[in-house]
Amino acid sequence: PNPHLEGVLAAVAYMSTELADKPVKVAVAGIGFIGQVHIESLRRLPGVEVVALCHSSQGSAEAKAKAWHVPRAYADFGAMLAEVKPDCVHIATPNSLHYAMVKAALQAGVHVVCEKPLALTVAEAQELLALAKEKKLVHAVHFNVRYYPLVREMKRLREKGDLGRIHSVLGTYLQDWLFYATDYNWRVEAAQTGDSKVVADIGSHLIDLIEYVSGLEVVEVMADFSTVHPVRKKPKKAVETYSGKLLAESDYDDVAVQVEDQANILLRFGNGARGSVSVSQVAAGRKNDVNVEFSGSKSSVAWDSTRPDELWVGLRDTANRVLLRDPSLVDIETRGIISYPGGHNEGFGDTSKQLYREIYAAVRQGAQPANPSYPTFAHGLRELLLCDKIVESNRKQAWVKV
Ligand code: SOE
Repeated sequence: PNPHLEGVLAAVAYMSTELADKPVKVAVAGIGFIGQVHIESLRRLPGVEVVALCHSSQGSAEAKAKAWHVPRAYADFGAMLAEVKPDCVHIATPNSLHYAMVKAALQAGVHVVCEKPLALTVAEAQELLALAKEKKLVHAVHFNVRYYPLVREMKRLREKGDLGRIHSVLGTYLQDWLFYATDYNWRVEAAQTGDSKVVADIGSHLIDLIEYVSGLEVVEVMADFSTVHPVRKKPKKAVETYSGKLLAESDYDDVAVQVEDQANILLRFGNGARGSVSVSQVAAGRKNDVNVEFSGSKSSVAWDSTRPDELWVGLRDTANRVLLRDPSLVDIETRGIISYPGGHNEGFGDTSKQLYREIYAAVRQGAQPANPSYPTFAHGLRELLLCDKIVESNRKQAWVKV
């Protein structure tokens, strides 16, 4: 049995057979950088309509709704749920708002797709997972990096035994949009972001990816954080993710920063394998770069998100090779998340579309399947637990068991 393959095939069937059905109504909360990615990707699914959005004030919500041609705009999330009665809601607001919004949506009987991190604490995430299960609603977390086809292919190569026994994992996730002290965003404020910034924001993608591809569980962590800008310049007006770096040197307040700009983490896995990951939002020139390498007893694989259609396969006794993303060259499961023939590039914007295809196959069925192929609140909870242990390890400067 291959639960992923079942999910993928269900998504493909949904794309080809459900077009005539009543459209699925979706609402999106939080229309910053990533909320806009959600809207664009949803609009690439046949039979799915974005019928309402929610943003921080009525004025900003209406401006976003006008710009995005979304019929209804709200500042009050509860009112949106009650009046619009969406089938599914996507939550892309700052981290500190996720818990209350997810809870309200589940209590209203609405399926939920939430951004990572699912909540601010492990206890909150446990409660949300339990509630989603009790209500039998579809629950998913936007770990979209899993949906690059060659990431799926690495997982399939591992599952088919082509890598052998994995003994080492390396990973980096580097960005530079918070490089200067004048680069500002709600993510640098602990009250909005939680106890961790870079680990929760992008480390969560990387570690989710590592466990997903390797099939291994992290059992122990040793972390070392640093805050490169302990004082940042906060613009007097609000700025969205990524847009702060376009501001002029003008009206700023100095604010003290508690959360980390970069982190180095050693990992130990259940099978004895070792790993090392580095994450940073102050790495000049690295806009949004994920790199992973898995070394096994038969071969190695390495993938770089800036060249997403190429997978490096390392071999000891024959020439290394580069696998190109083409439906004819990959495993049948990987084929399910490729839309275009090789040479017709697919990238960041396609990952959410492929993820939503699998999620909306479940939304159409009206309940979470027994073995969802997509990342669920259980994975959101797992990343919060790991993040907690990583924060604890940095604080103690010691190995911490998960
Ligand atoms: C900001 O670092 C951010 O938008 C992340 O929150 C997303 O998860 C990532 O996809 C791009 O960068």
